[in-house]
Amino acid sequence: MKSRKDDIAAIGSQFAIDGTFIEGEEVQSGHINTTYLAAYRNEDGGIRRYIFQRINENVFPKPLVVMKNIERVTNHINRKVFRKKRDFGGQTLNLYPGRDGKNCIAGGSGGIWRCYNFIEGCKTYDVVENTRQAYQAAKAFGAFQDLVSDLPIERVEVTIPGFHDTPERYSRLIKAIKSDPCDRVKDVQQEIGFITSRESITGVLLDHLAAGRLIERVTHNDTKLNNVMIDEQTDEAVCVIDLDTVMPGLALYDFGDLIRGATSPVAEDETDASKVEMRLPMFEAIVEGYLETAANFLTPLEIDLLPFSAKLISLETGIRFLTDHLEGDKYFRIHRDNHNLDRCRTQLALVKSIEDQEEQMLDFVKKWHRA
Ligand code: ADP
Ligand code: GN1
Ligand code: MG
Repeated sequence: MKSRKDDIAAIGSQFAIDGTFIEGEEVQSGHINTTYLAAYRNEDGGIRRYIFQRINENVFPKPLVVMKNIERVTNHINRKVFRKKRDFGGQTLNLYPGRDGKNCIAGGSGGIWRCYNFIEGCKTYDVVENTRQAYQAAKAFGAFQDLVSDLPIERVEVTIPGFHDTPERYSRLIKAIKSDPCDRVKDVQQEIGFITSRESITGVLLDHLAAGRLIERVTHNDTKLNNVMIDEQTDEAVCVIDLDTVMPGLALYDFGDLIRGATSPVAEDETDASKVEMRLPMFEAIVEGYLETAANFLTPLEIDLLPFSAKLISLETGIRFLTDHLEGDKYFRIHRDNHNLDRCRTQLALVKSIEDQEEQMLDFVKKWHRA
């Protein structure tokens, strides 16, 4: 019988990488793609590691368009980093082509796979451990937005239409509540009540966009903490990863997602939502890190809306988890019963915690920006 290791070696043999395959394992973090880490021994005895990823076609129905975007974005960033010698500690994300020269390969058992260099000496965190990590992650995502700010927006295609269209996410939840395909609505009345009483905020950012008060930029769109590689020794953010959702979007959703993912003391899937809290010191560290790299391109309105954006995307993510729970867990990978419901509950607890502290958050942003 073929083992997982054989499968990983077979995938690796289709990429233009040198050396002899020694080992491979699955990386568990991330809700979307299948990710393998593979190690190769080179002729000189040195070890090189790579990441092989199968793009989730349920989430990204056009994987080749995702790859085109990633190729453009990584080329753009790597060219600039090289020119300016301005890097995040020396490592950037590079695609390794297939042996046929294409930027991805077709896996034996189906699916589209890509290969990246493994970012060495780093790890990702699901829960932030200290304000330095929060600051560093925010600085890296701000720098990422800055690096792609001169990439013409039409060079990056929309891979998931309406990805951060919160009103549309809300409508889909309402549809799932009405159809209730898994008979789960009866158990989530409290969550539904919490969300529906906040419907009026779902359209705030898109209304500003429609009125021309906000503009779309090339954004990352998935700036959660475990999408940035952090140096194990120094806690420095070395490299932003997970570029699948890089597309036109609002910078505010990226900032808000940082707060969502890097301020709570417990994981996104904590079963006791009373432990969730938006911790102000983490918020402040994220504002400082983000504005250090992003303040030069953000407008005053964007800066004013930073705290609001954290509340909005936490609500949006709660809506998405609840919708998936009601629809039968078809989108986010789950590892236990009610996993998406637990995730939804932490998001809603975060919304509440942000609401309780929104004024202090805004005061801090204004003070920091004036300074
Ligand atoms: P998903 O969309 O499933 O979240 P990611 O691209 O975020 O996929 O990858 C999942 C995990 O794999 C990341 O959280 C990280 O731990 C690891 N990973 C991905 N790319 C790299 C890389 N180039 N170097 C090191 N680890 C990586
Ligand atoms: C997914 O791919 P991953 O695990 O980094 C999702 C994000 C959600 C996040 C919630 C393409 O991120 O939008 O905010 O889960 N990515 C996609 O943890 O839907
Ligand atoms: Mg990820």
